Amino acid sequence: MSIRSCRHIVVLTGAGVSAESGLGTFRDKDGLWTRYNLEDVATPEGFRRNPELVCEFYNARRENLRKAAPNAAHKALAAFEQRFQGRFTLITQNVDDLHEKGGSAAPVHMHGRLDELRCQHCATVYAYEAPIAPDSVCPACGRTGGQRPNVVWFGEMPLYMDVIEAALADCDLFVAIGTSATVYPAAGFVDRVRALGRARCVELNLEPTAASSLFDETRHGPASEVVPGFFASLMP
Ligand code: BV8
Repeated sequence: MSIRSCRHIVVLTGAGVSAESGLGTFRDKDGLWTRYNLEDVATPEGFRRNPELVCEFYNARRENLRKAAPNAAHKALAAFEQRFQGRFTLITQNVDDLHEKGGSAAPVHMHGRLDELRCQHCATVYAYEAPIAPDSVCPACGRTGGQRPNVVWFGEMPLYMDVIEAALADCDLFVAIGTSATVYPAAGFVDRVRALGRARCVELNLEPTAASSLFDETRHGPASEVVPGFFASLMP
């Protein structure tokens, strides 16, 4: 496929794009969900039951993120986006800021961001550096308690779905990178694109996934290798 035939490229990334930056994935052999019970730390019910545990879970990941740097995959995506003349929509399931640190202009964080909190009283979203605690105080309304990570938990509606739906309907190239295609609605995006019948679908992942057969092309290997290689192959 040549770049000349692309008007709008949509990229969806998952935890695999950040794996080589030292951030754990979720479902690989020592992934996060093998060490924590998803229901306890990534659901509203879990937060209500035990806010201390949820704060501990996210503080550990926020600390980990501070030491992480973008890898060649993040940088290759940003470099391509800067050179590409058409529309480029980067949707990420990741809550880290490595796409931004790698130079991407405006990633669509459909599952929120680790470096922000949201007040459950007034819904204000704000950047927050210190460790999260159940008695943190909202800078907007001054109320305490209910300051939660600005992260979409299971059972909650992902963010920016209108922007995402429009991009999926408009794109002529859809590239899924480093995702196990396990979590919905993101796992269903390739179906949405195929149903519209116009875009070429490409999967770049360490290994085959349950969704691999839905893609026109799959390239397997570490993101730091397959991502730069694929986007270089698009350039004339
Ligand atoms: C919702 C934030 C409804 C938290 C996360 C059907 C339709 C809709 C919903 C559902 C459905 N079926 C089930 C559901 C419910 C649920 C769901 O999907 N459950 C799953 C477990 C079956 N979905 C939801 O609850 C979603 N909400 O549907 O709301 C609604 C409707 C109306 C009104 C209100 C509500 C919300 C889901 C969001 C949950 N939050 N994250 C946090 O991060 O702490 S999900 C979590 O999983 C992360 O965001 C993560 O990104 C995401 C997906 O995982 P992956 O990124 O794919 O990571 P994974 O480890 O699985 O895979 C890594 C891949 O990388 C692997 O393939 C591996 O091979 C590869 N890899 C590893 N190393 C490398 C590599 N690749 C390249 N290079 C490497 N070096």
